[in-house]
Amino acid sequence: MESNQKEIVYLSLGSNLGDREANLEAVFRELPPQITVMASSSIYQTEPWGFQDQPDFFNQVIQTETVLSPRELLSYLKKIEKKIGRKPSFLYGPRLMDIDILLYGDQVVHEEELIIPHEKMFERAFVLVPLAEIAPGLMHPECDMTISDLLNTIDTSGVSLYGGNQVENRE
Ligand code: PH2
Ligand code: MG
Ligand code: MG
Repeated sequence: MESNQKEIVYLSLGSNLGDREANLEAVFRELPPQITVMASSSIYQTEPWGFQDQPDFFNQVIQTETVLSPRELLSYLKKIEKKIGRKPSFLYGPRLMDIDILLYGDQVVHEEELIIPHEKMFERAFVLVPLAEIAPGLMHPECDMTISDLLNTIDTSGVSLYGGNQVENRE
């Protein structure tokens, strides 16, 4: 249900099929007026996580503002994935577009099909590197650590700025 309360929501975008850059750009065009983009990270080329034998992903994180509830937001995001051309795949398999809710204000949601904060964000450099680019000091609502603290606990060697240098070599 929509409310008057605006929440800051971080979304993770990922694509490893077709024109990966165009697929990311398509998300910005397809977002409904109730989801406003406030900031977006660079695009990163990232080694596949979870299932290795597939093309590299392009990943990006965006900060949005919305009046939509978590459930309603999820249903819009699923529609956008489909509209861009996502077809069913297997767990951690290739996909044209994946849009995941990382953080929704400081709310914690534990439902069967919706877990916020995203339960795997701690272990994923393809999420934490772009998220730390736009929100390094943001606190994770379930643990006493900032995004840059979390980033410091993991290996980022599989993540490169698209068209740029290895993340580790950045100044
Ligand atoms: N998404 C997955 C599985 N593995 N690996 C990378 N590098 N980036 C992704 O977005 C990704 C993945 C399933 O959601
Ligand atoms: Mg995902
Ligand atoms: Mg997903």
